[in-house]
Amino acid sequence: MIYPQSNSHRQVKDISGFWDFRFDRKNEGLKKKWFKGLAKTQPLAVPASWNDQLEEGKNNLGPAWYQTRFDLPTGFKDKRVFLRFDSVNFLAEVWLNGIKLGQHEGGHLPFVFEITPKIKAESNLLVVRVEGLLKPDRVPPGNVPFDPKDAFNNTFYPPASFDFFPYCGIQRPVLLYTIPLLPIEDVTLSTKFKSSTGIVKTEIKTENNFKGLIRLTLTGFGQKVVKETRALDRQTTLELKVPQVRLWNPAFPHLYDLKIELLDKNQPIDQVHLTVGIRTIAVKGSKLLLNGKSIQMKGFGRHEDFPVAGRGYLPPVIIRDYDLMRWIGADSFRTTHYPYSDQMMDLADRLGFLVIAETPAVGLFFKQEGLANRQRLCRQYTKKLIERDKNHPSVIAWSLANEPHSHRSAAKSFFKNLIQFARKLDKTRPVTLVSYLGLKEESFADSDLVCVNRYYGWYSEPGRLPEAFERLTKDLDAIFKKFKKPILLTEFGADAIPGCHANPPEMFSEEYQADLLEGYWKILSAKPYVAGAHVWNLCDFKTAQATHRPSGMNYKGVFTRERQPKLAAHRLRKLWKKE
Ligand code: BDP
Repeated sequence: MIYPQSNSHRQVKDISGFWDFRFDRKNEGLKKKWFKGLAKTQPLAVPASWNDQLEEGKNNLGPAWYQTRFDLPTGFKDKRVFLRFDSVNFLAEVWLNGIKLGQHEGGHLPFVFEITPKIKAESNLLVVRVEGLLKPDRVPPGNVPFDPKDAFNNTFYPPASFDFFPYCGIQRPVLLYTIPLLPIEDVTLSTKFKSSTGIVKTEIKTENNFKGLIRLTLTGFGQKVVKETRALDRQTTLELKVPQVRLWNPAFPHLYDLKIELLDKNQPIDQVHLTVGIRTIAVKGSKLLLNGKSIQMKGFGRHEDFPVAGRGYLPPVIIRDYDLMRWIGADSFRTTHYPYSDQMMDLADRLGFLVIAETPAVGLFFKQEGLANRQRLCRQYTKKLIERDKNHPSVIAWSLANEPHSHRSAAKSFFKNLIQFARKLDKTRPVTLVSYLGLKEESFADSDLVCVNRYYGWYSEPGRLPEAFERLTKDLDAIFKKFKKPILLTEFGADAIPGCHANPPEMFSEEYQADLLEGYWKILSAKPYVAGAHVWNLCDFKTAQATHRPSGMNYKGVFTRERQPKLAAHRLRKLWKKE
Protein backbone atom coordinates (compact mmCIF):
# COMPACT_ATOMS: atom_id res chain seq x y z
CA MET A 1 0.00 0.00 0.00
CA ILE A 2 1.57 3.26 -1.16
CA TYR A 3 0.86 6.32 0.98
CA PRO A 4 -0.59 9.15 -1.17
CA GLN A 5 2.19 11.26 -2.69
CA SER A 6 2.51 14.52 -4.62
CA ASN A 7 4.63 14.59 -7.78
CA SER A 8 4.13 15.28 -11.45
CA HIS A 9 1.83 12.22 -11.78
CA ARG A 10 0.04 12.15 -8.42
CA GLN A 11 -1.69 14.74 -6.25
CA VAL A 12 -2.81 14.81 -2.62
CA LYS A 13 -5.12 17.14 -0.79
CA ASP A 14 -5.70 16.90 2.95
CA ILE A 15 -9.35 17.71 3.61
CA SER A 16 -9.06 17.60 7.39
CA GLY A 17 -10.17 20.74 9.24
CA PHE A 18 -13.28 21.81 11.12
CA TRP A 19 -16.10 19.55 9.99
CA ASP A 20 -19.81 19.68 10.89
CA PHE A 21 -20.67 17.23 13.62
CA ARG A 22 -23.55 15.92 15.66
CA PHE A 23 -24.27 13.03 17.98
CA ASP A 24 -27.07 10.63 17.18
CA ARG A 25 -28.31 9.83 20.69
CA LYS A 26 -31.50 8.15 19.48
CA ASN A 27 -29.70 6.32 16.68
CA GLU A 28 -32.17 7.70 14.17
CA GLY A 29 -29.78 9.17 11.59
CA LEU A 30 -29.87 6.22 9.21
CA LYS A 31 -33.66 6.10 9.19
CA LYS A 32 -33.90 9.84 8.78
CA LYS A 33 -31.34 9.78 5.95
CA TRP A 34 -28.85 12.13 7.55
CA PHE A 35 -26.41 10.96 4.89
CA LYS A 36 -28.19 13.31 2.49
CA GLY A 37 -27.04 16.28 4.60
CA LEU A 38 -26.79 16.99 8.32
CA ALA A 39 -28.73 19.68 10.15
CA LYS A 40 -28.20 21.07 13.69
CA THR A 41 -24.45 20.49 13.65
CA GLN A 42 -21.58 22.03 15.54
CA PRO A 43 -17.94 22.33 14.42
CA LEU A 44 -15.49 19.60 15.41
CA ALA A 45 -11.78 19.28 14.68
CA VAL A 46 -10.73 16.53 12.28
CA PRO A 47 -8.49 14.68 12.93
CA ALA A 48 -9.00 14.20 16.67
CA SER A 49 -11.10 12.06 18.96
CA TRP A 50 -14.42 13.69 19.73
CA ASN A 51 -14.49 12.66 23.42
CA ASP A 52 -12.48 15.49 24.98
CA GLN A 53 -13.48 18.20 22.51
CA LEU A 54 -17.08 18.39 23.65
CA GLU A 55 -18.67 18.11 27.09
CA GLU A 56 -21.28 15.77 25.62
CA GLY A 57 -18.54 13.62 24.11
CA LYS A 58 -16.72 12.28 27.14
CA ASN A 59 -18.18 8.79 27.62
CA ASN A 60 -20.23 8.93 24.47
CA LEU A 61 -19.11 6.25 22.03
CA GLY A 62 -21.57 7.20 19.33
CA PRO A 63 -23.09 6.90 16.91
CA ALA A 64 -22.17 10.35 15.68
CA TRP A 65 -22.14 12.00 12.25
CA TYR A 66 -19.63 14.18 10.43
CA GLN A 67 -19.96 16.13 7.22
CA THR A 68 -17.80 18.35 5.06
CA ARG A 69 -17.93 19.81 1.54
CA PHE A 70 -15.14 20.04 -1.00
CA ASP A 71 -14.58 21.02 -4.62
CA LEU A 72 -12.53 18.92 -7.00
CA PRO A 73 -9.02 20.31 -6.45
CA THR A 74 -7.04 21.70 -9.37
CA GLY A 75 -5.02 19.00 -11.05
CA PHE A 76 -7.50 16.25 -10.13
CA LYS A 77 -9.51 16.42 -13.35
CA ASP A 78 -9.33 13.35 -15.62
CA LYS A 79 -7.40 11.39 -13.01
CA ARG A 80 -8.47 8.45 -10.89
CA VAL A 81 -9.54 10.02 -7.59
CA PHE A 82 -9.52 8.29 -4.21
CA LEU A 83 -10.64 9.15 -0.71
CA ARG A 84 -8.50 7.84 2.11
CA PHE A 85 -9.17 7.77 5.86
CA ASP A 86 -5.97 7.09 7.79
CA SER A 87 -7.94 5.97 10.87
CA VAL A 88 -11.52 6.08 12.10
CA ASN A 89 -12.43 4.35 15.34
CA PHE A 90 -14.38 2.04 15.29
CA LEU A 91 -17.02 1.59 12.60
CA ALA A 92 -17.25 4.11 9.76
CA GLU A 93 -19.93 4.38 7.09
CA VAL A 94 -19.24 6.84 4.31
CA TRP A 95 -21.49 8.63 1.77
CA LEU A 96 -20.50 10.95 -1.05
CA ASN A 97 -23.23 13.15 -2.51
CA GLY A 98 -25.84 10.96 -0.83
CA ILE A 99 -24.46 7.70 -2.30
CA LYS A 100 -22.95 5.13 0.02
CA LEU A 101 -19.28 4.42 -0.67
CA GLY A 102 -18.97 1.64 1.89
CA GLN A 103 -18.01 0.95 5.47
CA HIS A 104 -14.94 0.02 7.47
CA GLU A 105 -14.50 -1.71 10.79
CA GLY A 106 -11.60 -1.17 13.16
CA GLY A 107 -9.57 1.89 14.11
CA HIS A 108 -5.87 2.60 13.47
CA LEU A 109 -5.67 1.21 9.94
CA PRO A 110 -6.44 3.04 6.70
CA PHE A 111 -9.25 2.49 4.23
CA VAL A 112 -9.76 3.85 0.76
CA PHE A 113 -12.62 4.36 -1.71
CA GLU A 114 -12.25 5.11 -5.39
CA ILE A 115 -14.61 8.02 -6.04
CA THR A 116 -13.78 8.82 -9.67
CA PRO A 117 -17.26 8.28 -11.08
CA LYS A 118 -19.07 9.86 -8.12
CA ILE A 119 -17.15 13.08 -7.69
CA LYS A 120 -18.49 16.44 -8.99
CA ALA A 121 -16.51 19.53 -9.94
CA GLU A 122 -18.04 21.56 -7.09
CA SER A 123 -19.54 21.22 -3.64
CA ASN A 124 -19.19 17.51 -3.01
CA LEU A 125 -20.93 16.47 0.21
CA LEU A 126 -19.05 13.93 2.30
CA VAL A 127 -20.92 12.39 5.25
CA VAL A 128 -19.48 9.88 7.72
CA ARG A 129 -21.31 8.00 10.45
CA VAL A 130 -19.00 6.76 13.20
CA GLU A 131 -19.78 4.40 15.99
CA GLY A 132 -17.32 3.22 18.64
CA LEU A 133 -19.50 1.06 20.87
CA LEU A 134 -17.77 -1.59 22.93
CA LYS A 135 -19.00 -5.05 21.98
CA PRO A 136 -17.80 -8.54 22.89
CA ASP A 137 -17.51 -9.64 19.25
CA ARG A 138 -15.32 -6.68 18.27
CA VAL A 139 -11.55 -6.37 18.44
CA PRO A 140 -10.61 -4.94 20.79
CA PRO A 141 -13.62 -6.24 22.71
CA GLY A 142 -15.72 -4.51 25.35
CA ASN A 143 -18.84 -5.08 27.42
CA VAL A 144 -17.66 -8.64 27.93
CA PRO A 145 -19.82 -10.58 30.43
CA PHE A 146 -17.87 -11.54 33.55
CA ASP A 147 -16.18 -14.90 33.30
CA PRO A 148 -13.42 -15.81 35.78
CA LYS A 149 -11.88 -18.08 33.13
CA ASP A 150 -11.19 -15.13 30.87
CA ALA A 151 -9.80 -12.98 33.67
CA PHE A 152 -12.14 -10.11 32.89
CA ASN A 153 -13.23 -8.22 35.94
CA ASN A 154 -15.31 -5.52 34.29
CA THR A 155 -13.86 -2.76 36.40
CA PHE A 156 -13.78 -0.06 33.74
CA TYR A 157 -16.29 2.56 32.68
CA PRO A 158 -16.77 2.76 29.70
CA PRO A 159 -16.58 -1.05 29.87
CA ALA A 160 -13.44 -1.64 27.79
CA SER A 161 -11.58 -4.94 28.03
CA PHE A 162 -8.32 -3.07 27.65
CA ASP A 163 -6.57 -0.38 29.64
CA PHE A 164 -6.73 2.79 27.53
CA PHE A 165 -9.57 5.17 26.88
CA PRO A 166 -11.83 3.98 24.03
CA TYR A 167 -11.48 7.22 22.09
CA CYS A 168 -13.70 7.55 19.02
CA GLY A 169 -13.90 9.52 15.83
CA ILE A 170 -11.91 10.45 12.75
CA GLN A 171 -8.52 10.33 14.44
CA ARG A 172 -6.07 10.69 11.58
CA PRO A 173 -6.00 12.78 8.36
CA VAL A 174 -8.53 12.39 5.57
CA LEU A 175 -6.96 12.67 2.13
CA LEU A 176 -8.16 13.08 -1.42
CA TYR A 177 -5.61 11.85 -3.90
CA THR A 178 -5.10 10.89 -7.49
CA ILE A 179 -3.24 8.16 -9.29
CA PRO A 180 -2.70 7.90 -13.05
CA LEU A 181 -4.80 5.61 -15.23
CA LEU A 182 -2.10 2.93 -15.35
CA PRO A 183 -0.48 3.29 -11.95
CA ILE A 184 2.19 1.64 -9.88
CA GLU A 185 -0.22 -0.27 -7.67
CA ASP A 186 2.07 -1.49 -4.95
CA VAL A 187 5.75 -1.97 -4.14
CA THR A 188 7.27 -4.50 -1.76
CA LEU A 189 10.88 -4.11 -0.70
CA SER A 190 13.17 -6.58 0.99
CA THR A 191 16.81 -6.00 1.68
CA LYS A 192 19.96 -7.92 2.51
CA PHE A 193 23.70 -7.52 2.05
CA LYS A 194 26.74 -9.57 1.06
CA SER A 195 29.98 -8.16 2.43
CA SER A 196 29.96 -4.52 1.28
CA THR A 197 27.15 -4.86 -1.30
CA GLY A 198 23.57 -4.09 -0.37
CA ILE A 199 20.80 -5.90 -2.23
CA VAL A 200 17.35 -4.37 -2.59
CA LYS A 201 14.71 -6.69 -3.99
CA THR A 202 11.83 -4.65 -5.38
CA GLU A 203 8.53 -6.24 -6.37
CA ILE A 204 6.35 -3.87 -8.38
CA LYS A 205 2.68 -4.45 -9.01
CA THR A 206 1.15 -2.81 -12.08
CA GLU A 207 -2.13 -3.09 -13.98
CA ASN A 208 -2.66 -6.08 -16.26
CA ASN A 209 -2.54 -4.03 -19.42
CA PHE A 210 0.61 -2.11 -18.60
CA LYS A 211 3.33 -3.51 -20.84
CA GLY A 212 5.74 -0.59 -20.73
CA LEU A 213 9.01 -0.02 -18.96
CA ILE A 214 9.70 0.01 -15.21
CA ARG A 215 12.72 2.05 -14.18
CA LEU A 216 14.24 2.10 -10.69
CA THR A 217 16.71 4.75 -9.54
CA LEU A 218 18.27 4.35 -6.12
CA THR A 219 20.38 7.22 -4.82
CA GLY A 220 22.20 8.09 -1.63
CA PHE A 221 25.64 8.36 -0.04
CA GLY A 222 27.33 9.13 -3.32
CA GLN A 223 25.83 6.14 -5.16
CA LYS A 224 23.34 5.99 -7.98
CA VAL A 225 22.01 2.62 -9.18
CA VAL A 226 19.61 2.47 -12.13
CA LYS A 227 17.84 -0.58 -13.46
CA GLU A 228 14.98 -1.02 -15.89
CA THR A 229 12.94 -3.77 -17.43
CA ARG A 230 9.68 -4.45 -19.32
CA ALA A 231 6.69 -5.06 -17.04
CA LEU A 232 5.88 -8.75 -16.66
CA ASP A 233 2.18 -9.43 -16.15
CA ARG A 234 1.07 -7.82 -12.92
CA GLN A 235 4.20 -8.35 -10.90
CA THR A 236 7.79 -7.55 -11.80
CA THR A 237 10.78 -8.16 -9.56
CA LEU A 238 14.04 -6.28 -9.86
CA GLU A 239 17.17 -6.55 -7.76
CA LEU A 240 19.38 -3.56 -7.15
CA LYS A 241 22.95 -3.99 -6.05
CA VAL A 242 24.32 -1.14 -3.97
CA PRO A 243 28.11 -0.94 -3.71
CA GLN A 244 29.74 0.28 -0.48
CA VAL A 245 26.41 -0.09 1.25
CA ARG A 246 25.56 2.00 4.30
CA LEU A 247 23.38 -0.26 6.41
CA TRP A 248 20.40 1.05 8.35
CA ASN A 249 20.65 0.75 12.15
CA PRO A 250 19.57 2.86 15.17
CA ALA A 251 22.97 4.57 15.49
CA PHE A 252 23.12 5.38 11.76
CA PRO A 253 19.66 5.23 10.20
CA HIS A 254 20.94 5.50 6.62
CA LEU A 255 18.12 5.88 4.14
CA TYR A 256 18.40 5.71 0.36
CA ASP A 257 15.90 7.30 -1.99
CA LEU A 258 14.19 4.98 -4.44
CA LYS A 259 12.40 6.42 -7.44
CA ILE A 260 10.11 4.03 -9.30
CA GLU A 261 8.93 5.16 -12.74
CA LEU A 262 6.61 3.69 -15.34
CA LEU A 263 7.27 4.63 -18.94
CA ASP A 264 4.97 4.01 -21.86
CA LYS A 265 6.52 4.55 -25.29
CA ASN A 266 9.32 6.43 -23.58
CA GLN A 267 6.89 8.82 -21.88
CA PRO A 268 6.79 8.80 -18.06
CA ILE A 269 3.25 7.91 -16.89
CA ASP A 270 3.72 7.36 -13.16
CA GLN A 271 6.28 7.86 -10.44
CA VAL A 272 6.59 6.94 -6.77
CA HIS A 273 9.29 7.71 -4.20
CA LEU A 274 10.13 5.45 -1.29
CA THR A 275 12.88 5.59 1.28
CA VAL A 276 14.89 2.41 1.68
CA GLY A 277 16.84 1.28 4.71
CA ILE A 278 19.06 -1.68 3.91
CA ARG A 279 19.19 -4.06 6.83
CA THR A 280 18.48 -7.63 7.90
CA ILE A 281 16.63 -8.92 10.92
CA ALA A 282 16.71 -12.55 12.03
CA VAL A 283 16.34 -14.85 14.99
CA LYS A 284 19.17 -17.27 15.63
CA GLY A 285 18.94 -19.46 18.71
CA SER A 286 18.49 -17.18 21.69
CA LYS A 287 19.54 -14.07 19.79
CA LEU A 288 17.81 -11.41 17.78
CA LEU A 289 20.19 -10.27 15.06
CA LEU A 290 20.13 -6.89 13.33
CA ASN A 291 22.52 -6.89 10.39
CA GLY A 292 23.91 -10.13 11.75
CA LYS A 293 24.72 -8.68 15.19
CA SER A 294 22.96 -9.55 18.42
CA ILE A 295 20.84 -6.74 19.89
CA GLN A 296 19.33 -5.97 23.26
CA MET A 297 16.70 -3.28 22.80
CA LYS A 298 15.75 -0.70 25.39
CA GLY A 299 12.61 1.29 25.04
CA PHE A 300 8.95 1.64 25.76
CA GLY A 301 5.35 0.80 25.22
CA ARG A 302 3.44 3.94 24.41
CA HIS A 303 0.04 5.32 23.49
CA GLU A 304 -1.25 7.81 20.97
CA ASP A 305 -2.70 9.96 23.70
CA PHE A 306 -2.72 13.63 24.58
CA PRO A 307 -5.07 16.08 26.34
CA VAL A 308 -8.02 17.33 24.28
CA ALA A 309 -6.99 15.62 21.01
CA GLY A 310 -7.38 12.19 22.65
CA ARG A 311 -6.00 9.67 20.17
CA GLY A 312 -5.94 12.29 17.39
CA TYR A 313 -2.94 12.77 15.13
CA LEU A 314 -0.78 15.53 16.63
CA PRO A 315 2.55 16.09 14.83
CA PRO A 316 4.29 18.08 17.64
CA VAL A 317 3.56 15.33 20.16
CA ILE A 318 5.09 12.75 17.84
CA ILE A 319 8.25 14.84 17.60
CA ARG A 320 8.28 15.41 21.35
CA ASP A 321 7.97 11.68 22.06
CA TYR A 322 10.85 10.83 19.76
CA ASP A 323 12.88 13.56 21.39
CA LEU A 324 12.13 12.19 24.86
CA MET A 325 13.05 8.68 23.77
CA ARG A 326 16.37 9.93 22.37
CA TRP A 327 17.06 12.00 25.49
CA ILE A 328 16.57 8.99 27.72
CA GLY A 329 18.65 6.67 25.51
CA ALA A 330 15.88 4.44 24.15
CA ASP A 331 16.28 2.77 20.77
CA SER A 332 12.94 1.02 20.31
CA PHE A 333 9.23 0.78 21.04
CA ARG A 334 6.20 -1.38 20.44
CA THR A 335 3.13 0.20 18.86
CA THR A 336 1.03 -0.73 21.89
CA HIS A 337 -1.80 -1.68 21.36
CA TYR A 338 -2.62 -0.78 17.75
CA PRO A 339 -0.81 0.46 14.63
CA TYR A 340 0.47 4.03 14.94
CA SER A 341 0.14 6.72 12.30
CA ASP A 342 2.02 6.40 9.01
CA GLN A 343 3.92 9.56 9.94
CA MET A 344 5.11 8.05 13.23
CA MET A 345 6.43 5.06 11.27
CA ASP A 346 8.21 7.24 8.71
CA LEU A 347 9.97 9.05 11.53
CA ALA A 348 11.04 5.77 13.11
CA ASP A 349 12.87 5.04 9.84
CA ARG A 350 14.45 8.47 9.78
CA LEU A 351 15.40 8.66 13.44
CA GLY A 352 16.55 5.07 13.80
CA PHE A 353 14.08 3.37 16.13
CA LEU A 354 13.41 -0.36 16.14
CA VAL A 355 9.68 -1.00 16.15
CA ILE A 356 7.57 -3.98 17.04
CA ALA A 357 4.40 -3.23 15.07
CA GLU A 358 1.28 -4.49 16.78
CA THR A 359 -2.24 -5.10 15.49
CA PRO A 360 -5.27 -3.80 17.44
CA ALA A 361 -5.87 -7.31 18.86
CA VAL A 362 -5.76 -6.45 22.56
CA GLY A 363 -7.93 -8.11 25.22
CA LEU A 364 -8.80 -11.00 22.91
CA PHE A 365 -10.65 -13.94 24.49
CA PHE A 366 -11.63 -17.33 23.18
CA LYS A 367 -15.07 -18.07 24.52
CA GLN A 368 -17.17 -19.43 21.64
CA GLU A 369 -19.64 -16.55 21.55
CA GLY A 370 -18.58 -13.96 18.99
CA LEU A 371 -15.30 -15.78 18.40
CA ALA A 372 -15.72 -16.15 14.64
CA ASN A 373 -16.04 -12.40 14.23
CA ARG A 374 -13.10 -11.64 16.51
CA GLN A 375 -10.97 -14.07 14.52
CA ARG A 376 -12.07 -12.56 11.23
CA LEU A 377 -11.07 -9.13 12.47
CA CYS A 378 -7.69 -10.36 13.67
CA ARG A 379 -6.87 -11.76 10.23
CA GLN A 380 -8.05 -8.58 8.56
CA TYR A 381 -5.91 -6.42 10.88
CA THR A 382 -2.84 -8.63 10.42
CA LYS A 383 -3.13 -8.41 6.64
CA LYS A 384 -3.72 -4.66 6.59
CA LEU A 385 -0.92 -3.90 9.03
CA ILE A 386 1.60 -5.88 7.02
CA GLU A 387 0.42 -4.32 3.76
CA ARG A 388 0.74 -0.86 5.27
CA ASP A 389 4.05 -1.15 7.15
CA LYS A 390 6.02 -3.80 5.21
CA ASN A 391 8.50 -1.33 3.67
CA HIS A 392 9.67 0.29 6.91
CA PRO A 393 13.20 -0.73 7.88
CA SER A 394 12.31 0.31 11.44
CA VAL A 395 9.74 -2.48 11.73
CA ILE A 396 11.63 -5.51 12.95
CA ALA A 397 8.77 -7.74 14.10
CA TRP A 398 4.99 -8.17 13.95
CA SER A 399 3.05 -8.59 17.17
CA LEU A 400 -0.30 -10.20 16.43
CA ALA A 401 -1.88 -9.64 19.85
CA ASN A 402 -1.34 -8.17 23.29
CA GLU A 403 -2.23 -10.29 26.30
CA PRO A 404 -4.83 -12.57 24.74
CA HIS A 405 -6.64 -14.69 27.33
CA SER A 406 -5.29 -17.69 25.52
CA HIS A 407 -5.71 -20.52 28.00
CA ARG A 408 -8.78 -21.92 26.20
CA SER A 409 -7.93 -24.60 23.65
CA ALA A 410 -9.24 -22.56 20.69
CA ALA A 411 -6.38 -20.09 21.17
CA LYS A 412 -3.56 -22.42 20.24
CA SER A 413 -4.80 -23.36 16.79
CA PHE A 414 -5.99 -19.82 16.16
CA PHE A 415 -2.56 -18.33 16.79
CA LYS A 416 -0.80 -21.13 14.96
CA ASN A 417 -2.82 -20.24 11.86
CA LEU A 418 -2.52 -16.51 12.35
CA ILE A 419 1.26 -16.71 12.76
CA GLN A 420 1.52 -18.82 9.60
CA PHE A 421 -0.70 -16.35 7.80
CA ALA A 422 1.57 -13.45 8.81
CA ARG A 423 4.69 -15.37 7.80
CA LYS A 424 3.21 -16.01 4.37
CA LEU A 425 2.56 -12.31 3.94
CA ASP A 426 6.06 -11.36 5.10
CA LYS A 427 8.86 -13.88 5.09
CA THR A 428 11.45 -11.39 6.27
CA ARG A 429 10.45 -10.53 9.84
CA PRO A 430 9.93 -12.41 13.10
CA VAL A 431 6.30 -12.88 14.13
CA THR A 432 5.21 -12.88 17.75
CA LEU A 433 2.45 -12.21 20.24
CA VAL A 434 2.70 -10.65 23.70
CA SER A 435 1.49 -12.69 26.64
CA TYR A 436 1.09 -12.44 30.40
CA LEU A 437 0.89 -16.23 30.64
CA GLY A 438 4.62 -16.81 30.26
CA LEU A 439 5.38 -20.49 30.80
CA LYS A 440 1.76 -21.40 30.12
CA GLU A 441 1.53 -19.56 26.80
CA GLU A 442 1.29 -22.45 24.36
CA SER A 443 1.55 -20.18 21.30
CA PHE A 444 5.18 -19.37 22.12
CA ALA A 445 5.91 -22.78 20.60
CA ASP A 446 4.84 -21.25 17.27
CA SER A 447 6.14 -17.67 17.55
CA ASP A 448 9.67 -16.52 16.68
CA LEU A 449 10.13 -14.42 19.81
CA VAL A 450 8.87 -14.84 23.36
CA CYS A 451 7.31 -11.56 24.48
CA VAL A 452 6.09 -11.35 28.06
CA ASN A 453 4.62 -8.62 30.25
CA ARG A 454 5.51 -8.75 33.94
CA TYR A 455 4.27 -6.71 36.91
CA TYR A 456 6.05 -8.31 39.88
CA GLY A 457 6.36 -5.59 42.51
CA TRP A 458 3.10 -4.04 41.36
CA TYR A 459 0.08 -6.31 40.78
CA SER A 460 1.84 -9.05 42.73
CA GLU A 461 4.45 -8.63 45.51
CA PRO A 462 3.13 -5.06 46.04
CA GLY A 463 5.70 -2.93 47.84
CA ARG A 464 8.17 -5.83 48.02
CA LEU A 465 10.81 -5.19 45.41
CA PRO A 466 13.42 -7.74 46.55
CA GLU A 467 10.82 -10.52 46.29
CA ALA A 468 9.67 -9.16 42.95
CA PHE A 469 13.21 -9.22 41.53
CA GLU A 470 13.77 -12.75 42.73
CA ARG A 471 10.55 -13.91 41.11
CA LEU A 472 11.40 -12.16 37.86
CA THR A 473 14.78 -13.86 37.67
CA LYS A 474 13.38 -17.34 38.28
CA ASP A 475 10.47 -16.80 35.94
CA LEU A 476 12.60 -15.62 33.01
CA ASP A 477 15.09 -18.46 33.41
CA ALA A 478 12.24 -20.99 33.44
CA ILE A 479 10.62 -19.45 30.35
CA PHE A 480 13.88 -19.51 28.47
CA LYS A 481 14.56 -23.09 29.49
CA LYS A 482 11.19 -24.11 28.09
CA PHE A 483 11.05 -22.18 24.80
CA LYS A 484 14.75 -21.51 24.03
CA LYS A 485 13.96 -18.38 22.03
CA PRO A 486 14.97 -14.75 22.55
CA ILE A 487 12.86 -13.17 25.30
CA LEU A 488 11.58 -9.62 25.21
CA LEU A 489 10.14 -8.16 28.37
CA THR A 490 7.57 -6.12 26.50
CA GLU A 491 6.06 -4.49 29.62
CA PHE A 492 7.09 -3.84 33.20
CA GLY A 493 6.44 -0.85 35.38
CA ALA A 494 4.71 0.84 38.29
CA ASP A 495 2.34 3.77 38.62
CA ALA A 496 3.88 6.96 40.02
CA ILE A 497 1.66 9.94 40.72
CA PRO A 498 3.71 12.94 39.61
CA GLY A 499 4.99 14.79 42.66
CA CYS A 500 4.31 11.92 45.08
CA HIS A 501 7.50 11.17 47.04
CA ALA A 502 8.37 8.66 49.75
CA ASN A 503 11.48 7.67 51.63
CA PRO A 504 11.72 4.74 52.04
CA PRO A 505 9.99 4.31 48.70
CA GLU A 506 6.42 3.08 48.61
CA MET A 507 3.94 2.32 45.85
CA PHE A 508 2.75 5.26 43.76
CA SER A 509 5.78 7.36 44.69
CA GLU A 510 8.28 8.45 42.05
CA GLU A 511 11.04 6.74 44.07
CA TYR A 512 9.28 3.36 44.01
CA GLN A 513 8.78 3.51 40.26
CA ALA A 514 12.42 4.49 39.70
CA ASP A 515 13.70 1.68 41.96
CA LEU A 516 11.48 -0.90 40.32
CA LEU A 517 12.57 0.04 36.81
CA GLU A 518 16.24 0.15 37.75
CA GLY A 519 16.04 -3.24 39.46
CA TYR A 520 14.32 -4.82 36.46
CA TRP A 521 16.79 -3.31 33.99
CA LYS A 522 19.79 -4.61 35.94
CA ILE A 523 18.39 -8.12 35.88
CA LEU A 524 17.31 -7.99 32.25
CA SER A 525 20.47 -6.47 30.82
CA ALA A 526 22.54 -9.22 32.41
CA LYS A 527 20.62 -12.06 30.77
CA PRO A 528 22.08 -13.08 27.42
CA TYR A 529 18.78 -14.45 26.13
CA VAL A 530 16.94 -11.13 26.75
CA ALA A 531 16.70 -9.35 23.41
CA GLY A 532 14.88 -6.33 24.73
CA ALA A 533 13.20 -4.54 27.60
CA HIS A 534 10.31 -2.14 27.12
CA VAL A 535 9.18 -0.05 30.06
CA TRP A 536 5.46 0.44 30.47
CA ASN A 537 4.86 3.32 29.63
CA LEU A 538 6.65 6.27 28.00
CA CYS A 539 3.99 8.71 29.28
CA ASP A 540 1.00 8.71 31.59
CA PHE A 541 -2.14 8.13 29.58
CA LYS A 542 -5.89 8.37 29.80
CA THR A 543 -7.85 5.22 30.42
CA ALA A 544 -11.43 4.40 31.36
CA GLN A 545 -12.59 5.11 34.93
CA ALA A 546 -11.80 2.46 37.55
CA THR A 547 -11.03 2.22 41.26
CA HIS A 548 -7.41 1.45 40.43
CA ARG A 549 -7.13 4.33 37.93
CA PRO A 550 -7.18 7.68 39.78
CA SER A 551 -8.76 10.40 37.63
CA GLY A 552 -9.07 7.92 34.77
CA MET A 553 -5.30 7.84 34.34
CA ASN A 554 -2.70 5.12 34.08
CA TYR A 555 0.32 6.67 35.82
CA LYS A 556 2.94 4.17 34.67
CA GLY A 557 4.55 6.78 32.43
CA VAL A 558 8.12 7.79 33.18
CA PHE A 559 7.00 11.12 31.72
CA THR A 560 3.74 12.82 32.59
CA ARG A 561 0.90 13.14 30.09
CA GLU A 562 2.26 16.66 29.40
CA ARG A 563 5.64 15.07 28.57
CA GLN A 564 7.65 16.17 31.63
CA PRO A 565 10.09 13.78 33.35
CA LYS A 566 9.45 11.93 36.59
CA LEU A 567 12.33 10.70 38.75
CA ALA A 568 12.33 7.40 36.82
CA ALA A 569 13.10 9.22 33.57
CA HIS A 570 16.32 10.62 35.02
CA ARG A 571 17.19 7.23 36.51
CA LEU A 572 16.69 5.39 33.23
CA ARG A 573 18.68 8.01 31.37
CA LYS A 574 21.64 7.37 33.68
CA LEU A 575 21.40 3.65 33.03
CA TRP A 576 20.72 3.83 29.31
CA LYS A 577 22.78 6.77 28.11
CA LYS A 578 26.06 5.53 29.50
CA GLU A 579 25.88 2.27 27.56
C1 BDP B 1 -0.81 -4.76 30.91
C2 BDP B 1 -1.48 -4.30 29.62
C3 BDP B 1 -1.45 -2.78 29.46
C4 BDP B 1 -1.88 -2.12 30.75
C5 BDP B 1 -0.92 -2.53 31.86
C6 BDP B 1 -1.24 -1.87 33.21
O1 BDP B 1 -0.88 -4.90 28.50
O2 BDP B 1 -2.27 -2.39 28.39
O3 BDP B 1 -1.96 -0.72 30.65
O4 BDP B 1 -1.06 -3.92 32.01
O5 BDP B 1 -2.00 -2.46 33.98
O6 BDP B 1 -1.25 -5.97 31.31
O7 BDP B 1 -0.77 -0.78 33.47
